[in-house]
Amino acid sequence: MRLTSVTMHQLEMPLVSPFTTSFSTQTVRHVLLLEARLRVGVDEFTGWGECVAMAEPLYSSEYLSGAAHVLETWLVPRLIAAGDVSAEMVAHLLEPIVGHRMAKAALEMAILDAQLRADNRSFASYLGATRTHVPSGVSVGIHDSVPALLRTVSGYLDEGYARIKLKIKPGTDIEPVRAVREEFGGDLLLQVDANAAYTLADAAHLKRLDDFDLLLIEQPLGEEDLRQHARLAELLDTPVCLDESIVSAASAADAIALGAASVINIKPGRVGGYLEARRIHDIARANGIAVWCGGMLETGIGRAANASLAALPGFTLPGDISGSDRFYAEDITEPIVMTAGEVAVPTGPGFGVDVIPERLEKFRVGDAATVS
Ligand code: SMG
Ligand code: MG
Repeated sequence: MRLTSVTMHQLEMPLVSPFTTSFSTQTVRHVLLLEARLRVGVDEFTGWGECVAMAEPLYSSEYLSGAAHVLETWLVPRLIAAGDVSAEMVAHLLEPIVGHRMAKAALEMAILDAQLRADNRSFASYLGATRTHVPSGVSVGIHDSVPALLRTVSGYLDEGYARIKLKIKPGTDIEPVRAVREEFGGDLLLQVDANAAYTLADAAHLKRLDDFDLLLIEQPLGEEDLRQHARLAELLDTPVCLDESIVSAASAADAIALGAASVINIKPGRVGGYLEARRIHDIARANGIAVWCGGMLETGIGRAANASLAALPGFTLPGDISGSDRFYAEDITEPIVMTAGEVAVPTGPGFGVDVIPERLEKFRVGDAATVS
């Protein structure tokens, strides 16, 4: 198999409502899609990948235009020059380029989709997924008032979501969590995500969250604070889950060994791709560490692929795999649908969803760029 070209498409997709985290408010998602063409014998197959980097380097050091630049200048040319390529070889071939995991993940993803389509095989079957449906959780942004938050959560629960994750930040944490727990009762699966907004000096404050029987607290401290997370985990009863800190299987192994995480949020884009994501799943499972699949406001492409990954047996907690309509009035593929708290694992070849050309044009910004 040879990679013959990669076309980069930049889109702007409006969100149905603003999404506020401890680091920003988003009203639109800036999307970079990769369309890879793979020659297999005399045939050519197309696959799609999605880059999860955000427009600004606030969640991670990577950001979208930087990812587009490194893909165009360094990553895609290297794979085209490599000759024989498969998805399983991508990480190794790109290893000399330091970092840029979100960019690398998008490229591996596009090649994987094309390769699976050539094999007429679904991603779930390739992974060895063991479920046909996965539980669907929803991530709820920071709201200006507690009544507004309660209305939003109530709406998601009426829709059937299986678990609620509240974004928190210093000053907007204990009271909203208390209000949601009191309003919706002890059976609600509830967790919080701080996106690195606290320091270890806030340990006594964060300890107050122990009253609310949370599934976990996600990434309370900074990306590089593994040792401090381990110390915090000793102080809290609430399980500590890492997101931003887990950038590879090696960092997952370190976090587990240090006691920095008893739960891991796996985001394929953040860790360099779906194959590294599966390695993290395997390491966590062997160590008795629960994992769940995170989200980066993916379009139907990434959302479908995440649903397949989350169907592996170690994904024992509901993921941030909501229906497309949680973020988008119109997706660029057929919508991913949440029904009765679950999302169906796609069964078609590749990631099992198709890009709708008119939608691509509707949301496109700038010109497509092809590297061949
Ligand atoms: O895709 O449902 C989704 C978003 C889930 O909260 C979510 N993602 O830190 O886990 C996280 C955030 C990262 C993106 S925030 C803009
Ligand atoms: Mg998170």
